[in-house]
Amino acid sequence: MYWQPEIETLPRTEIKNIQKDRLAKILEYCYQKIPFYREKFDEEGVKPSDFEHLEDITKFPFTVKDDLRKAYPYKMFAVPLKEIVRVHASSGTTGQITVVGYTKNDIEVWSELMARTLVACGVTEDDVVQNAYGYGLFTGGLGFHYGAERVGATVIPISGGNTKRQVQIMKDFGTTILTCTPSYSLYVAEVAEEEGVDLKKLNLKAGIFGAEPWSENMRSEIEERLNLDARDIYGLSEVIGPGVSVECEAKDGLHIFEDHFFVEIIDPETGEQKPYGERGELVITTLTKEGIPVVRYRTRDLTVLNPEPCSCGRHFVRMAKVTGRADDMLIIRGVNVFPSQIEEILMQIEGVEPHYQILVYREDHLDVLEVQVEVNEKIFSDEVKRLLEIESKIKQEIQSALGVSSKVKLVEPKTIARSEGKAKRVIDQRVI
Ligand code: DLL
Repeated sequence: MYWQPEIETLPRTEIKNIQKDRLAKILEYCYQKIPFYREKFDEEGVKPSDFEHLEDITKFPFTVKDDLRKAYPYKMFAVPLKEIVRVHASSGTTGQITVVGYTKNDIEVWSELMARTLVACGVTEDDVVQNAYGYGLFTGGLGFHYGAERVGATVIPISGGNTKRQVQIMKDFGTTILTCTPSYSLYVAEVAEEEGVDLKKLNLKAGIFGAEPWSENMRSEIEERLNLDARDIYGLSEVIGPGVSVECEAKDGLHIFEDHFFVEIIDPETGEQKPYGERGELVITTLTKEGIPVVRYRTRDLTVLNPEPCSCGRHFVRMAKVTGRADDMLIIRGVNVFPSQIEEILMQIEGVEPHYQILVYREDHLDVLEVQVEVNEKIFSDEVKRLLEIESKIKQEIQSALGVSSKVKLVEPKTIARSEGKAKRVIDQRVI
């Protein structure tokens, strides 16, 4: 299903023409309106008029999160504050927040993109959308809210948290679409089980989950427990919020809305652009943003692009599920490990629950990777022998897939902290 069929099914040559025109304009706009870009371009000796072909984008410098931090709060805005109708912010890990601003038109475009996203996931005006993304400075809540209203669905603006009430409302209001982080959806499922509510008997049809990485095995677990079609949605506040890309019914990569975002993949070490099909860091240039456009923004998210046509009829390039951020990569005794790789392994083991945490610390100057994961009640009260078997199976799988030894601790059900938004999977206690 499409929201804007004429745009969503454009052939690639036309998408590229649109991108070329819009890139030329946005480079000029940034140069004229934002001192940061003017100085940066001047420093690099590049002018907006040097852009003639899509390939010329590599002549322009990258923008990084730190640039936005330094511009706190409003220095990256391209328009006076009176034209900004909304701000959002993201906290990040360092504590210093970054602020983004939207003009009326930005909110209009964002709502359209979120409508596209929801419709790609099968949402119609007959649906009841329980929006359990956090409302507030985080872009998830309001981003989904405006999109769902635009489609004409019935929105329940419940925000995250108060999980018992989520379950009650899901049952009483006839929720058909659940929107929240994937980790929170499993917490909702768990509370439903505790409350004796059978999710299989409710009206849930689809869930639109994002804002954090989640593996294919996690998807199977969610689909099974919540009895719905689980789709991945990707986005980031610096670029717009949710609504950069989404999975269609083929669930084979997330279509990037390329009429609004120009994407590249680069080698995170060298900054060199990489061809389609090669894994690297996603870099995004906004094509239509007015409040805070970004040029070649380094997302730190790692993915691969696939430009092949999709069975859904869209020609927008597809990005593979984001398996992690360059910043999330753990280096354990010299071996690179992504938390998502551990998740993938854990979710394949019988009796293991989708709640885990990864601890990294030093013992006698050596890195230790400790995986704590819950097992179900049955296994937990089973013989010790069974628990030891599972532990050693997890260790072996981690060793053979990642080439690193680990400590595994099976913990009692419901002991790992549940999250209402983005889950915190890694606790790195190393003092470097
Ligand atoms: O998380 C926007 C969003 C809200 C996306 C709701 C989807 C649904 P930020 O808080 O700025 O914005 O965080 C952005 O979260 O750079 C990724 O590292 C991560 N992320 C977002 N979506 C996904 C996803 C929102 N589907 C950062 N898979 C991004 C993996 C994701 N990581």
